[in-house]
Amino acid sequence: MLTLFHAPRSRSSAIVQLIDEMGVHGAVTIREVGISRQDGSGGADPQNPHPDGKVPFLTHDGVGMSELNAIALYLTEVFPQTGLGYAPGDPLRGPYLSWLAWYGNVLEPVLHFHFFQIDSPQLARTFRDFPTAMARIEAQLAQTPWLIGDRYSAADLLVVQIFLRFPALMPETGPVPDWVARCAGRPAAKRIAKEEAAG
Ligand SMILES: N[C@@H](CCC(=O)N[C@@H](CS)C(=O)NCC(=O)O)C(=O)O
Repeated sequence: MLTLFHAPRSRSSAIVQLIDEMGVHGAVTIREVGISRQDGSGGADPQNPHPDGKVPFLTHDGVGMSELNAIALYLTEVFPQTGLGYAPGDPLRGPYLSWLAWYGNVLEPVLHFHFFQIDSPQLARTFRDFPTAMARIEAQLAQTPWLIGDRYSAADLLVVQIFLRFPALMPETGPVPDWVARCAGRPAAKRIAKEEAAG
């Protein structure tokens, strides 16, 4: 049995969208929990098994896992027939794993340094910086309609979240605005946005 611990208007919304994209609602129970919000509201929920009180958190037959990109990878492997991932043996699996890992290892940190205006040469040497991360996305989208080849995958779903959460960060020109519009225009993305806007 699969259970997703989810808080609306948070990173776990991307996993709810992934479940919708894959059409596997019946196979994953979604349990809403509270979390501490950036504005100081809310708080850790004793019903949430995440060790840090965060979301998303997924349990599979009682075994838990955290981290957005790991959960996305896991679900695309549990449901390979849904075509949102790339299976072992597929040459595009390498770029798929790279984009998922890069999202967590590089994009999230540089986004936060940029957003909170943390200007450190040491951090920039380690992670590079936000313009460099943007350039990587733009360079890929100049070559392919989606981050990996010619089909939408969980990598697009995850990486696009930064522009959906922080629209001001989206470049005005180049291939990114069109890609963001195509990602946001997917029926599952529209359903989540509508549900969350309705509260
Ligand atoms: N690295 C984690 C980050 C998860 C995270 O920070 N989630 C936020 C929601 S967007 C949260 O649960 N915050 C509550 C808290 O910090 O206590 C992941 O990728 O899943």
